[in-house]
Amino acid sequence: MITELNRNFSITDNLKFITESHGLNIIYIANDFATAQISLHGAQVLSFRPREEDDLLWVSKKSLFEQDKAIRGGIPLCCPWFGAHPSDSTQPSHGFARLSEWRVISTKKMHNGATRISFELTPSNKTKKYWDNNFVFTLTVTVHKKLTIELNIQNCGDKPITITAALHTYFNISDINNVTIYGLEDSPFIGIPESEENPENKPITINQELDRIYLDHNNDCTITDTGLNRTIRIAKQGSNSTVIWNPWIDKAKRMLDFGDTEYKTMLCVETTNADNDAREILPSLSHTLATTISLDY
Ligand code: TA6
Repeated sequence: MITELNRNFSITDNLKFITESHGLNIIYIANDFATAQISLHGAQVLSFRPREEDDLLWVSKKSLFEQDKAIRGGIPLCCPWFGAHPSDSTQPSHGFARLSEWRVISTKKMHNGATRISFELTPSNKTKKYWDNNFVFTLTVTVHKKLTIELNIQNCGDKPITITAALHTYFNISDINNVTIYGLEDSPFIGIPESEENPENKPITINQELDRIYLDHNNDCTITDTGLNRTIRIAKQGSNSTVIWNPWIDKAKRMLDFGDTEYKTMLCVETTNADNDAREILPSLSHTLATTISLDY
């Protein structure tokens, strides 16, 4: 399989496929602006490093790399539902897209030097176990000074479907005590910790487990990290909700694929269609959820 992938889609000095020792196929991208790594399993971006910078993305040192498990880190695709299944508790959390083997459909070196790769996921016996709709999910990743991720969800059936989704990005930070999140000051939220003031009308700092869906939010967020002396900008399209998550101490200890102290060096700022931002997609139409991640200079 890896030989065929490289024959059909590799780009000399720019994009190649490697089967890692854990058995998953990883795409390595390198161009004048950045390097990136993407797992074919889940079509999950695992690394994005602009030249001369530390990785913007975080992956747990205890992550599993198995066909039927989610990789803990990078940008998991949560689709066609975010969080618990709306009606069936036996279904996996965050949908099946991140548990599935996606197909590469195209790779391209762009005129501006960016590298672009597209993947798709279509119904199979495996997906039908989870979701009985006819669909095409397409993911397009563009690597330049910025990283752009576009998830298109197409309804190929004859009845409307309602989805929730997330680009569940794990950011690499120096230490949770060094970061402040801006851009959500005016947005109401649901989740924990609760607050007397909601919206809180102040930037977010974290000193306990935080797991919130911010609603009516469609502008940029930024993460300022005084330890790495950088500001990460998260722009988005097709989303009116944002999730912020850090598991903190106790939840970190309960997760098998998450180191006990790794909560200190990661932070999730997720571009979502969650809660009241669920999207109805009519037959033959589609919805695109997209984010662009970059450094503010
Ligand atoms: O996005 C936040 C969240 O929904 C948290 O509640 C936590 O469960 C996290 O996602 C990770 O979920 P996972 O199923 O990947 O362990």
